[in-house]
Amino acid sequence: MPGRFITFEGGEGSGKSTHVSLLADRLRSLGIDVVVTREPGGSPGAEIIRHILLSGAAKPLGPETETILFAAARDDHVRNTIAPALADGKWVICDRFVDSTRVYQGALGKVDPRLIRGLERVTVGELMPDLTLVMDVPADAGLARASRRRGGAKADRFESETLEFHEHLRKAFATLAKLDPERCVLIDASKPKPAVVDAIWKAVTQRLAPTQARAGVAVTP
Ligand code: T5A
Repeated sequence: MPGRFITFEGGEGSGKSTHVSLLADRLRSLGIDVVVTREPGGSPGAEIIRHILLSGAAKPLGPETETILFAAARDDHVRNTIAPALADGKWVICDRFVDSTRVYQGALGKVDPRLIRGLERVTVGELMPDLTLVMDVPADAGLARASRRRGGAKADRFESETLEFHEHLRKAFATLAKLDPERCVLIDASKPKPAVVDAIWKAVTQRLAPTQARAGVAVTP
């Protein structure tokens, strides 16, 4: 039986990495085999492209080229990490995926949606997530969290955009979640961690029934 594919999306410092890891631990405690991964990155080739993108080296080439680089990284990641894990019956939890391209490069970068959808068709095809948790937090609170976690290190390519950019980003993610309620659940990530953990678990249990997913037990989609 193929595994399940969960993605986390949202603005900077919205708690994606924190909750990816907490959810993975909880699923593993049920005996589920979980692969945790991220974008850009998640495979050796894609991690090289991640460095180019997040250093800002590709920014002067324009948003279309950045979009193509994100897609090249995704292609490698899907082929080498996500698809094989799902085919093995594992659950894959990915920190960012196609929705980040739709929002950062599409809604904010104004890249033609036809290019974005065309690249999605080639890189992802039918392999869309079963569930996407969209972490919603006010932009200033998310940036403050990200900056605290970063300590003295330099902000990356997208973190160093204006507050206005990050506010637009938040709205674009919320709109995207609203337009695809079958796949997406908007999580109020401004709440304390235990409340966010509960909201995520509720969404996962309602949509994917993980308690029935141990080896040999069929799960009804
Ligand atoms: N990108 C990516 C694109 O433009 N297009 C694409 O197609 C893709 C895939 C990736 C960048 O690339 C861009 C988007 C991004 O700018 P990244 O380094 O992977 O960059 O970073 P982000 O994904 O943005 O993630 P961050 O590391 O900034 O934030 P997270 O993972 O959302 O937040 P997290 O979990 O590290 O939490 C931050 C801090 O907040 C605390 C945590 O303990 C941590 O210290 N925290 C909370 N504090 C209080 N209450 C809560 N509920 C909390 N939850 C977490």
